Amino acid sequence: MSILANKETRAVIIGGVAGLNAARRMAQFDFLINRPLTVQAFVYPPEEGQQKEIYRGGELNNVTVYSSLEQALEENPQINTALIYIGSSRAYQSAKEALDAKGIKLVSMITEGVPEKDAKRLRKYALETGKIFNGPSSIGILSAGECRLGVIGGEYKNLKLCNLYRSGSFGVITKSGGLSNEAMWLCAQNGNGVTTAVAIGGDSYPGTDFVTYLEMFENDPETKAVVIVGEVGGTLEEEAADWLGAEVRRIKVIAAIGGTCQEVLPQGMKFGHAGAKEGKKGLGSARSKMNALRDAGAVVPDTFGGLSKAIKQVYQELLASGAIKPEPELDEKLLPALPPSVQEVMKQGEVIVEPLIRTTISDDRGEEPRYVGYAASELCEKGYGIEDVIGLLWNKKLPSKEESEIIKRIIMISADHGPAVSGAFGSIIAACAGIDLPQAVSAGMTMIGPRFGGAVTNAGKYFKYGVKEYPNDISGFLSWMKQNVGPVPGIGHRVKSLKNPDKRVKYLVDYVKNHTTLHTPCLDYALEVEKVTTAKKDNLILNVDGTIGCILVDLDFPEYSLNGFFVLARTIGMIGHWIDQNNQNSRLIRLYDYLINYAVKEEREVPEKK
Ligand code: Q5B
Repeated sequence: MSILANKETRAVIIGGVAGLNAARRMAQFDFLINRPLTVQAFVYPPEEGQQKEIYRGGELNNVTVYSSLEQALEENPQINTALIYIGSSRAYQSAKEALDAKGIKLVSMITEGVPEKDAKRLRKYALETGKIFNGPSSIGILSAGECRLGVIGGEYKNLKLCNLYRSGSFGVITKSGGLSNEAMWLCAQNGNGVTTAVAIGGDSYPGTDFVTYLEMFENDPETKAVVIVGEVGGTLEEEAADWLGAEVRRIKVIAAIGGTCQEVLPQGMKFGHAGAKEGKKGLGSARSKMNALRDAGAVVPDTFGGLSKAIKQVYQELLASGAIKPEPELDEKLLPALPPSVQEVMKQGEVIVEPLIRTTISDDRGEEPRYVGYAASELCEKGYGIEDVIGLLWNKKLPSKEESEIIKRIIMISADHGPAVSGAFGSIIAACAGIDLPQAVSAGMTMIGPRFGGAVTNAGKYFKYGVKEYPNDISGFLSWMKQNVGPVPGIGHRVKSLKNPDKRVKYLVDYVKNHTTLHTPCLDYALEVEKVTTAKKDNLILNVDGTIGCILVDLDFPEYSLNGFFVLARTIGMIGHWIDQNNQNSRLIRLYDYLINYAVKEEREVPEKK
């Protein structure tokens, strides 16, 4: 048996990240004792509709986040407990709503910094509604072998060490969350463990006092003794002493009170908890509380260190009286072990996981990205440029100075070619339609293909093929291309021709051939092809795609990387066009009728449907 929480407890957590962490800890306890998941729903409007992943051992559960408690309860009528993990500004409202909810009997609040007036109002409201409001600032409630509400109990191994997998005979009531864990451990080491441990929180006005919980423990036949860990300040311990002394009680009370050190400190000094403050004239001092409890019949050690002995003494008495029968303890090894995460077992070298992907170019696991081993900042510091990053990430090589200069020129020269070309035009239309930058740029990008800009790869590929297979036979190469491929990629232009040469191509060819030492077999071959094609038709020149493709092959870039140069360069241009249109507040584009040849049927009557 237990008080407050048992196997029937089903909880909703009101709050975000901290609540999720608590739910995961609670699920560890659910796994330890093999009970169904305690947390059934979350309420957190910013994450409405999300499913939170909660592992109960190795079993994955998806728990829904609702925007309101009402909705959560409508879909999960089994919920009878609410845990408040929301910020202090919204804690009062959330707790009040939970207290108002019909099915909810217990509300426990971890939120700290709740205004005292709100805490008082919630306490009063809980009394009026006949419900329990625990907290604020409470780490939670744990009923051994039954249910864990909140993170009380600490790590999984601690749950086992404190024998929380089964019920004992000691109740625990503390203000401090940390001391609740310690008290549970002491009960396991010196007695037979706990029934329920409640942390009420260290605020000045806790929602529920010691006496209320003592009454509950008195009515729980499994609980034979209760350990109270109180502290200086307030009157909860004195009220507990009054309760104990008022009549013969079934349960034994053991109490440790923190704060006797205050006797040597200036009067009124405050400790960690908001409520841990001695009143005027020594009222609420640790010493007066200890005396009151001792006078009422509680076992009160002089210091917290004496608590072990006190618990042991009471346990022996209970055994001797026959109130408790000694039970053999389970071997800890028989209790289920939490399944370790893949990372944990990998660290220990106990499992081999086949990687899903493999990378050979970059690594972000250190302080900064490393491109093929080189730290990005070091490349910057040592005067490398964007061309070198391209060389590393696309070809796993640092280009020489001469090669970098060529790459730089390729990017610069093909960055844009005015608004009329397919790519820029696509981005402009999108910009004018109010499309955002990434989407507008990708609208332009989708134009890059075999006819426009995307012929770089195939130009490099086929001219390289020509060099190898038809070294001195251009017409043989062209016939092979006609038969097997179609138009030669890299040859031909819509507006450029022998009469209207493409200055970009001339510049690149001149630069590479006359200002560098690059060996250019592929480019030379393409220029020979151009001589033959332009003899047939003067626009069948070696175009910018073809020129870039050949130079990049001569630079030893992998074939399939070549279109990347046009894509990268044109991204600069397309972004420019998007910004330009936005700067001008351009209007939506609609084609004028006179730009369309409506080669359509005359208007006619729609026949009746047969
Ligand atoms: N014919 C580029 O064609 C274009 C032939 C050919 C053999 C060829 C065409 C082509 C290969 C792909 C290519 C990149 C579609 C171009 C670029 C970037 C840009 C763009 C800009 C920028 C142009 C008419 C006659 C036909 C065809 C024959 C054409 N090309 N024969 N090999 N390669 N090239 N693309 O003028 O006998 O009449 O049936 O596909 O390299 O995109 O500035 O605009 O920076 O943005 O529309 O420079 O050449 O001619 O297709 O009507 O053909 O020539 O077989 O012969 P056109 P088409 P026939 S650079």
